[in-house]
This record gives sequence, C-alpha cells and structure tokens, in this order.
Amino acid sequence: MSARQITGRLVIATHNPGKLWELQQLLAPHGVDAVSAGDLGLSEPEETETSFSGNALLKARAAATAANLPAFADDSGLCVDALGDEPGVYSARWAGEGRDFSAAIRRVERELAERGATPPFRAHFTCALAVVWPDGHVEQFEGRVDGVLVFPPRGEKGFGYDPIFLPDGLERTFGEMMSAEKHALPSDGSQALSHRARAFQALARACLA
Ligand code: ITT
Repeated sequence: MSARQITGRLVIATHNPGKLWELQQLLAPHGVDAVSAGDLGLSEPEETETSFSGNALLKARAAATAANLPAFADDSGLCVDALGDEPGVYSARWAGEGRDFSAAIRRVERELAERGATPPFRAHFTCALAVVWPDGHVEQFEGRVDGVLVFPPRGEKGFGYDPIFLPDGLERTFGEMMSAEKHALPSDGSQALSHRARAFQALARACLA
C-alpha cells in the first residue's frame, strides 16, 4: 500500500530550535506550509517512551490532536557503543533543564573515562520521524549515521552533540560543518550525510511530491 501524501499545512512538532531549522530547510523545496509547535503555542509532551520511534509518534500524535492538523515530529539522539548506547533517548535530558550541551558533552567524556573506554569511541546518531494525521493515520521513518566521538569538542556550528561527532569517512565534525552540508540532500539521489537527512530522504520518497 502506498504511503499517505503530505499536502497543505503541517505542524513541525519540535521545541528544539536547531532541529526546527534543519527540518524547515529539508521541507522548504517541497512547498509544504510548515508551522512550528511553538508558533501555535502547543505544549511539549513528556517523552515517556523508551524508543526513538515511540517518542516521535507520541510527539506527533499530541500535536496533531492539539492543532487538528497533520503533524511531523523528530525524536533523535546520540548512542555511544561503550556506554551501552546511552545517552540514546535521554540525549536531551543529559543536558539538564537548562539544555546545557557543554555539560552533556562533559558527561559523555566523564562516563567514557569511568568505564575505562579507549578511543576510537564508536557512536551513531539516530533519527526517527513520525507524521500523524488528525484521523490517526501514521507514517514513520528512521535514519542513522555512524562515526566516532572526538575530545575536545571541535566547531561552533550545529547544535547538541555536533561538536564531538565525526562521521565515518570525513575529517570535520558536525560542529565544523555548515548546516547545509550536514543535512544536504544529494540531487543524484545518493545517501545524505546526517541521520535526520537520511530519515527525511525516506519520508520524502514516500510522502512528498
Ligand atoms: P523536541 O523533543 O521538542 O523535538 P528535544 O531537543 O527534546 O526537542 P529529543 O528529545 O529528540 O529532542 O532529543 C534529542 C537530543 O539529541 C537533542 O536535544 C540533541 O541534543 C541531540 N541531537 C539530536 N540530533 C542531533 C544532531 O543532529 N546534532 C546534534 N545533536 C543532536
């Protein structure tokens, strides 16, 4: 069965400005009328699920119900092999109430040291995307990018854990890349770089004109 198409207005159910920016850039060429959850004054649901896809669905469902519009949510995070895939779905929570990602990055480094881990510190970012329509219809997609963590952090660009993530095969961290490079969608259809752009490629193939 083919996927349902996204047309007209779409709520981007995120309160994270870095994600919102990337998702808006990804949606822009498709002529979608995207409005953010913040602009609509929607509240942020508690992320009670234990998987990225479960939390993406929960966030999209809450926004679709509150706004009575199709809603698009992203749940993502950094999974570190030597930390048993933590912080994973707790990636935002490691930054605390004040969303201090320098502190979250220091915690990753400290926990690696406490567990006696040695480089290379293998890790991946995962992104789960969910689109939910007001009638309850759901479409879901996932993307992942593998790499290693580097300390000290490198670069001021991007957001979250970008300055410590060095994708496989490249010499610059996500924090050293322009946002467009991180989330670019190659015009020849080859694989995008970031977890979010990879998940978005799957979504665009299925649900966007
Ligand atoms: P919303 O739930 O409102 O979308 P959030 O920041 O709480 O915002 P998540 O629960 O999905 O989002 O947390 C994911 C965290 O993982 C996020 O806060 C980032 O710090 C980190 N993360 C996800 N994608 C990232 C990326 O592309 N680059 C750097 N860090 C990323």
